[in-house]
Amino acid sequence: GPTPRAHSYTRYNNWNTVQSWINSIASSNANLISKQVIGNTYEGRPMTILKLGKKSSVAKNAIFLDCGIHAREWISPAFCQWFVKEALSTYGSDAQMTSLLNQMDVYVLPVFNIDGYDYTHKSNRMWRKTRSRKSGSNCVGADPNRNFNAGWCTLGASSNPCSDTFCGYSPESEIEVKNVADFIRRNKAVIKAYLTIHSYSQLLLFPYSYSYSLAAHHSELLKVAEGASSALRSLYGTRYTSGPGATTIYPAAGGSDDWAYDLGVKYSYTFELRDTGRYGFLLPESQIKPTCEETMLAVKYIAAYVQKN
Ligand code: ING
Ligand code: ZN
Repeated sequence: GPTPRAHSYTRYNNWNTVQSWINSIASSNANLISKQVIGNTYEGRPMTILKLGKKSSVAKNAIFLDCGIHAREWISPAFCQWFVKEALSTYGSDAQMTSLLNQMDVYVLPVFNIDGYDYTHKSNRMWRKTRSRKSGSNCVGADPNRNFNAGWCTLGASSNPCSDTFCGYSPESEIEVKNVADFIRRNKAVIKAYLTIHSYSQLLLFPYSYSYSLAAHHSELLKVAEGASSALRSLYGTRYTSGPGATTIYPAAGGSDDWAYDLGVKYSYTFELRDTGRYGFLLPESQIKPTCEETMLAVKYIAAYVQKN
């Protein structure tokens, strides 16, 4: 095929560029990265997970990190790429990253909703959903963050296929959601944290969003979120609000963090990155670097906590 555009950590790379970046970064860092295809998207693109961590003879616990559940939230895939770069370039010099990758693995899914992401680059910048089709409706796609099996379609989701928050025809009807849920179920013995990156609003959310009930581990989840938010704020003063999804952003069922939490992954968080609405989804490329740098501090804070608990 055609040569992809050059990859840059401070630009919004399109899918072809991200895909060749995935292949080249994995092959040039075989000591710390292995690749795993967890299935294909609706349109047939391979969903590749990068497993970061020092190879070990003993079983390692892990953190799962995904980006790009929603197509238009371009800062999110930019963060996963940044995270991989930082992990590789600071392993061996940064004590925390070195210890993290020696003891644990980090599974990174750089773009969850690849078909949607590609569509935002080619046709409609504000697309949110997947690109699946079903006979009986002319409307395309479901909201992957309403399609997980967690109070599915009971609250803050729509059963109308034309809605931007369409929950899908059944839980995990979206193949991308099924692929990720299958992977997490298969690895649930080792996955201790689930982190998912969205934008925008500057929030650090945790369960529940499908219910107003407090999670069994509410105080600990809040304490860790507040520590992570302070770490984030220490760099550029960016203010985050922490709390359960239902009362901090809005009630919404079928989200990935609630599903992972109910599966048994205690440290389950949704990040809503910059900004608070001035640019919204159209965050300028000049903000990729500061946003990713400050978010690294929050992710590393949570990772360090998970590692010692
Ligand atoms: N926000 C999330 C959304 O899917 C969310 C908020 C988090 C809902 C967790 C449910 C569970 O609407 C964005 N910006 O997508
Ligand atoms: Zn989102």
